[in-house]
Amino acid sequence: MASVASGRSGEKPYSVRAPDWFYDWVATVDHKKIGILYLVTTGIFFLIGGIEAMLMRIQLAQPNMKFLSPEAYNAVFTMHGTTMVFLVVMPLLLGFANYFVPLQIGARDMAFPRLNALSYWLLLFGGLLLYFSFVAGSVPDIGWFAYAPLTERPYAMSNAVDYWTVGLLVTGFGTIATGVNLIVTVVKLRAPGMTPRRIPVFTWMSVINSLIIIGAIPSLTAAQIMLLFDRQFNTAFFDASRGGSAVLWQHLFWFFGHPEVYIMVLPAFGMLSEIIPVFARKPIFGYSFLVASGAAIAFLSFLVWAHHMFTTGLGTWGNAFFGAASMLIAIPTGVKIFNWLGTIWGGQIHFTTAMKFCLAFLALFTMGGVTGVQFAMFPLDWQVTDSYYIVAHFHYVLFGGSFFAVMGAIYYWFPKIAGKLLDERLGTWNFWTLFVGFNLTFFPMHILGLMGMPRRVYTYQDKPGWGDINLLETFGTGIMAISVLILLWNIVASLMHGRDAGDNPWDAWTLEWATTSPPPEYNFARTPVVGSARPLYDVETRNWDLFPPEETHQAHAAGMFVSRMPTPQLGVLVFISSEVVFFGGLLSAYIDYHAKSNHPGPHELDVLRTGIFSIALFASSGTLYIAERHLGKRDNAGFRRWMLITIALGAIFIAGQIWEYATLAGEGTTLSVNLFTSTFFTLTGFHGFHVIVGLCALAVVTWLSFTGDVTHERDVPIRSVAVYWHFVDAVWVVLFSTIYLWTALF
Ligand code: HEM
Ligand SMILES: [Cu+2]
Repeated sequence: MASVASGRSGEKPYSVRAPDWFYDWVATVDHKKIGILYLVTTGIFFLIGGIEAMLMRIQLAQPNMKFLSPEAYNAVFTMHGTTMVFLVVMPLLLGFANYFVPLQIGARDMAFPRLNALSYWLLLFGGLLLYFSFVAGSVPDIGWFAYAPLTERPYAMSNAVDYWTVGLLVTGFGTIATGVNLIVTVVKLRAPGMTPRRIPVFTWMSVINSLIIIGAIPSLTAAQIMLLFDRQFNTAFFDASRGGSAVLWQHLFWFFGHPEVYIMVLPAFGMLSEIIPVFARKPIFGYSFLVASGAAIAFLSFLVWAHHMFTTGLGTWGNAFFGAASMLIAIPTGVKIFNWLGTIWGGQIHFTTAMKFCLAFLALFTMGGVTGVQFAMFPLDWQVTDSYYIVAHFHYVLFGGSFFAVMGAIYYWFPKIAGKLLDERLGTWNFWTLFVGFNLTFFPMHILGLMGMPRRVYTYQDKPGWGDINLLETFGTGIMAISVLILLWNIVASLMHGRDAGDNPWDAWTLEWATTSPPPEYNFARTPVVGSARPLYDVETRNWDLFPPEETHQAHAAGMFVSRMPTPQLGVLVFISSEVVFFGGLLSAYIDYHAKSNHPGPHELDVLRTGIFSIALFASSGTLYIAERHLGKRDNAGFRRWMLITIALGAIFIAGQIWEYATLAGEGTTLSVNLFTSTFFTLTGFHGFHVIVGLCALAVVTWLSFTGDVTHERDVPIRSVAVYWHFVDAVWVVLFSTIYLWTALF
């Protein structure tokens, strides 16, 4: 309550207070509200990304146009691509997962509600920071994959690249946190009876997607930190003139970038697997194959990244490996297409708007997929890379695929979120204008690409046919814009006076339809118990009691595979697996430079002295284990004693690191001297930071044992911190072996 005194005595000071709904939304930790915040925020960013696309299409409508300057055009396609990938498609799908995964598994909320809220605000803050670049007059113009050395000084002197890097670092932290949250939620919070084979496919795809997120995004995080260090502290990670490697950026970016395309499509696969069975009135065909192929795609997606680098001189074997692995991905993807066709086959098809969008997905995504397989044949890729054939390909999979699935999900799940049905007549207009507009915009791009039109050109000469085809594309984009307006009109009109949806307007079978529309804050008054993958169908046909008395729940625990690990400890474990990729990214830079014969060596390092301090750190894992054993025996004093020893050992290690840094600085060996120092200080610095975070956590837990909040019965905090501490030790085993022993001995 903000109050401003009027100064006139006796008068009631007037106060400025935001309406309650404002606090409700800003301070919410409810997954449904957070889901809606994601959907609205990404919807606004979609409109912004769409306007950027319109600007590009107007500029390209005819040859030699002067609507946008070359600089402005570079900024517009960079912001368009970056926005659509990081601020629209990826978080939009996570928004749907936020809203529907807890409902689909019969849970009250996500495992970590406050962390969930933080994830959303990191997305918003990162996105606003990125767009603040317009206010600052330094708009990123380096393309959405920001290749070095274009991003390095002296080629990019303004802060444009820093806005791109920091903005996406912030959103990246939020995305990783959401990934951790979704995995732990589904592992720990499923309703009784929801065994792995009964988990809805959308939820499965959201879990597998989260595994990709924590495996891929940290690689981008590591690369962005190295880029930031190059720009702010003059290190030389990607500076070829000082022995760095611009190609290393590409490896780290695409190790993230290719899995990223699956982060943008796997939940869309999940949406289709929810919608198609309901409107074909048949259970999904080949449930296990669908889920397993999703897992196969996730695994393979980490083995193909260099198919984006066939022209960087990987060599025939490199190209052949990545080409073959890329073709392999077509198999599990094809399996899914057949699963959906198998579900439609012999079904009673209801051509609702949601179903129309899903059917269009099947055609458009397959077209995009087929051209993707073509690129795996690297000689062909050499011909079409960086042409409009590529631009057509990724819009067919990302827009024709992911976005058409999202449109289907909007028409399917809007009634549950808003309690109102969207108008089907407007829906049909929405569908056909988007389908026609989309194909008019992007199909001709294949032809222009084969005619040789490169991407990322702000204009082109008046070559035969180029002007007409581009004009047709721009006309198509106009129709897409009309379609988006029809959707907005439908949403607003339906919110205001749409038909009430009721709990289950589509007669669907999964748990989200067992709640009211919209669902109550608490989701389910009593915990549901499921007996198959179609719980609501069982209620109808098998007289299944969805909400039986609490005491019967235990009978449904068999085969649930719920981890016995406490939720926070499991959360830490999942989080540190993303840290493995982060340190792996930083380490790859060190190994890259170590492989170079002329690398300036570590002869400055005192291996013996650091070895001694390292023993202190390694021993601290042992003392921590002893401390836990004492707590297990309810010996709190012993616990505290060994905790203090552990903290002391960690502090000794840090003192050793500070001593080494001081010695090196004294010899003039600092971060930006050469490649070795850049990688050395960055790697050991981040590890040191992790040790300090661990020491703080150990100190807090020790303190909590004094206050009685950590005891034998209440040991979750120490078990969670212990997982992290042992991880930090394990990282030093790798770093000490690589930087000190390997480099010193070989
Ligand atoms: C709304 C309709 C859309 C239109 C009309 C559109 C149009 C375009 C055009 C013309 C380009 C090429 C710029 C160039 O190379 O010069 C482009 C690039 C791109 N678009 Fe879209 N796009 C749309 C939606 C999307 C969506 C939904 C995504 C999803 C992720 C997306 C992702 C990208 C990316 C990543 C690039 C590459 C940017 C770069 O080269 O750095 N676009 N888009
Ligand atoms: Cu790829």
